[in-house]
Amino acid sequence: MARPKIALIGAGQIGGTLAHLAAIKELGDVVMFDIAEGTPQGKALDIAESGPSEGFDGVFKGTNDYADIAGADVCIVTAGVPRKPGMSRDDLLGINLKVMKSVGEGIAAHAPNAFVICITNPLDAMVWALQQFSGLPAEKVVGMAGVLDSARFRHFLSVEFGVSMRDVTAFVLGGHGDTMVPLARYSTVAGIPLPDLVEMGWTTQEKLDAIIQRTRDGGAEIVGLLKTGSAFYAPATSAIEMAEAYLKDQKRLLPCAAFVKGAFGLDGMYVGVPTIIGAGGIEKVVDIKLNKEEQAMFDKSVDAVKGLVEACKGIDPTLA
Ligand code: A3D
Repeated sequence: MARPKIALIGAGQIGGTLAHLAAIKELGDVVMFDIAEGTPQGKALDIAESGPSEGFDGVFKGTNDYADIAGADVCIVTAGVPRKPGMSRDDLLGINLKVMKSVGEGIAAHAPNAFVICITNPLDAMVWALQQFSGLPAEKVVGMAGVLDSARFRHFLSVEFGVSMRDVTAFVLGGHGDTMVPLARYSTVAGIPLPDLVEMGWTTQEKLDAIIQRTRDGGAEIVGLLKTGSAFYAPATSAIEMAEAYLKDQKRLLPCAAFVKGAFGLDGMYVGVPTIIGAGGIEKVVDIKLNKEEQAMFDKSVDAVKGLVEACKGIDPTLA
């Protein structure tokens, strides 16, 4: 069977890392598209040249022509600008919305059957706009945020408890911003929920609250350290996890920014929820029960996302 084709739209920090990971995991042939001339070509060639030592096969191509993404099975979108210290993700809205328009049109014209994973910020509004601009079915257009936010939560928890990251599961829902909702009740160490671990004396409520806040601020913490851009290793790994779930029909249950209609009482919007990803794309939105406090946090996050979507409509009237 022919290797799957993975198109990376944006060949910057995350795009380059995505290509390297896809190569090492032998997920398929990779086409890197960017408006910057030379960058995708140089990165693709550099990665191809790591093949003999690493021991992978595949075709790696850099391009400035959308025609080269033709027939892609997966498109991962990082095109746009990242934030700098002092900026919020929402400050990127105007500039990245224009980028989503050209990317959406490029994907619609050349790779209309792809599973599309958006990473560009502000995430929930950009994935919505990308779906609108591309016209692809909503179950084939999804945003990466929950996997990353949950991975950050899992990392901090594993350090706090001194246990393997593999044994820590965590759930972060809602919009990918300051209002995101890390759910302690649905996060566990090998099945033991976090509130039980507090009762067992493994940690204190205060420490847990501090970890939850650090998770919410996880992106800003890295931006503050790097000073010239935002996180790229963990975001790329998270998106590759989602791409692999689709390509291998793994039926993974992952928190993603998906189009939600009906579940969680929502009437049609993109926001972070638990989903099942398989060969059909987003095959299911898993409608979990939230208690009063969790629901209030989720509602606040939903309102923040709705505000960003309205701002997009204000900028581009074709997005009605
Ligand atoms: P960066 O290294 O600047 O790469 C972005 C690339 O996009 C550059 O190579 C640009 O040349 C290219 N580009 C700009 N405009 C276009 C266009 N119209 N068409 C094609 N390519 C274009 O940024 P990055 O890779 O660090 O981050 C990319 C995006 O991901 C930013 O918007 C970040 O804010 C976002 N991001 C999201 C998360 C989430 O968890 C959702 C995490 C980290 C970063």
